[in-house]
Amino acid sequence: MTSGSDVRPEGRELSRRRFIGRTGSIFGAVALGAIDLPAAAALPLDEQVDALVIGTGYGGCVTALRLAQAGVNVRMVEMGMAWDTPGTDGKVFANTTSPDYRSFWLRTRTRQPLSNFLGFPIDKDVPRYTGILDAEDMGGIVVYQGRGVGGGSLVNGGMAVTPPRSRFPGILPSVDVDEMYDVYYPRANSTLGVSGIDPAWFDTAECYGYARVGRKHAARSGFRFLFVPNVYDWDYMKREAAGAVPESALAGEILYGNNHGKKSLPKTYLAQARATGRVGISPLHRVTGVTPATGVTPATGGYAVTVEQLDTGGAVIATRTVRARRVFFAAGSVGTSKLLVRLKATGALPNLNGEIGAGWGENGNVMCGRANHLWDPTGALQSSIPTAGIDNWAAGGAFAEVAPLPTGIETWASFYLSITNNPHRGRFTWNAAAGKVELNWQTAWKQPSITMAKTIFDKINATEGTIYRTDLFGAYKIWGDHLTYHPLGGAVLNRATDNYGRLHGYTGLYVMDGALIPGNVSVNPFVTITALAERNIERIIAEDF
Ligand code: FAE
Repeated sequence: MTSGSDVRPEGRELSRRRFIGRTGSIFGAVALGAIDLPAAAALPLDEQVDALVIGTGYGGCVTALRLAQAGVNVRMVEMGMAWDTPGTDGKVFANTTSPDYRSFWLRTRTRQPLSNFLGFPIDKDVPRYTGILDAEDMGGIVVYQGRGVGGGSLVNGGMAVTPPRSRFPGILPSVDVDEMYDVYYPRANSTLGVSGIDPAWFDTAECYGYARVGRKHAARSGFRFLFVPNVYDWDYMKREAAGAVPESALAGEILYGNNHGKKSLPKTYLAQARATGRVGISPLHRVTGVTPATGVTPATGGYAVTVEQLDTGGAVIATRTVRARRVFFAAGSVGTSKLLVRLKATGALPNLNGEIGAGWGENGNVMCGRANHLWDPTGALQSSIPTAGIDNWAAGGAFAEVAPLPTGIETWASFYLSITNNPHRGRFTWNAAAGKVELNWQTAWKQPSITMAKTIFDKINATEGTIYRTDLFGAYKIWGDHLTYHPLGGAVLNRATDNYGRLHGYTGLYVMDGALIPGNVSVNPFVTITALAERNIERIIAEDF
């Protein structure tokens, strides 16, 4: 194991030289290309990596922080960009209303979740670039995911929801409920910086007019309306509203990143992890292979990991093999599942069990809009940060987030992302002829989600005398049923892994991300992903290191 103190006193140049010197023998002169890192984070790679973490989302960041705090040197490998450098307009992230080269992962045309407005298509051509939001077409469903250092935390709405305790046994039946609610959910919420909006401010803020309309309509139909915590800095948002600081939430930033205000992982878990001096991050590097290393001894460990370095056009500019004693799969539900299914099928990790690829779900996501009366404006100024929901889970199987439609103009529309109790589960499989992993999701499997969401919105429409919007997802299409923001499962806890994420069949391989959760958490998922990773890594550090 190398020590973080190797880099600290000497500054960038010397540490880079030493880094190259040490790694040259085994990994090649620029092994993993740990470029553009602050010197304190650029741990030299020695003859072997103690712990290699694939992906820098929630599962990956929890893993890196806790391992580093336990004295383990960690190398994180992330296929997306670092997102720490301003673009041509002086901002790191593009605005939701004007997607550009930064917005989509290797597409030449945007694929916006709301594809139409007033019936007209709004997608447009963009230069192909390693942008921040991946709209990954998995056959029957488009799966949206964040790409970059920070994973989904870069692009998500920041809604930080702990599921009601009573529902937890149905979500992860093998996990101790008391432990989660007494220890790991509180730990996750506190490290993520979760807090609630000031209700008095909510009642008067111009930017939450749309959510107050949502509250009024929910109440008049007898539904429970609740505030939902978030990781956005509410004081910053108040200052945005007062015109005292640059706008982010109030400028409509969300899907393609927030330039200010949102406490994404690089500001929380990852900042703490970097501060240990034991965590190095390699952006624009994609793991493509993991297999037991030849000549392994208990002292040297582990696995040969194949890593491709990408340029910003997506081309592979170098391929290297790194030896890692332990490998943590944290590439997100789709990323981890795709890797594991392929590695099992192609003989790299043949001992993985038959549960690999199974139990995938989309958290029952379905979107819709409602057309309000002229006397119910939702406001031209809408905070892009959602902070409230309508709970009809017990009676109708749906929890609807009152979502913004930050177009900058009055739309008289209420917009919702519902999480529903959709029972369908997909499976990832290897298509040898095509040489790729496929998901067997079927478009028709969204019908239960629509039926459940209608338990809320049919009633509200009946009470208010309003109708659904038909112009947001195509011409005359009510339901956004072609997508998910919340992929979950594919390497389910206590099935593909043991009860703490250790993959069956191999010592030293772990799953740490949303792939562990069997398809649905009944609310937005990242707090549960974070809390579960906290629980698992604590046990793994205690028993395996
Ligand atoms: P994730 O955060 O996806 O991180 C995986 C990382 O691995 C990514 O950075 C990938 O680029 C990287 N990666 C993948 N494959 C490889 C590879 N082969 N080599 C190297 N790196 C790789 O995983 N959830 C909420 O709770 N509240 C919200 O308000 C919310 N809003 C959302 C809005 C949008 C538009 C989207 C897309 C998602 C939203 N989510 C929300 C979902 C949430 O972001 C997601 O559940 C978590 O990010 C998943 O965390 P993981 O650690 O599983």
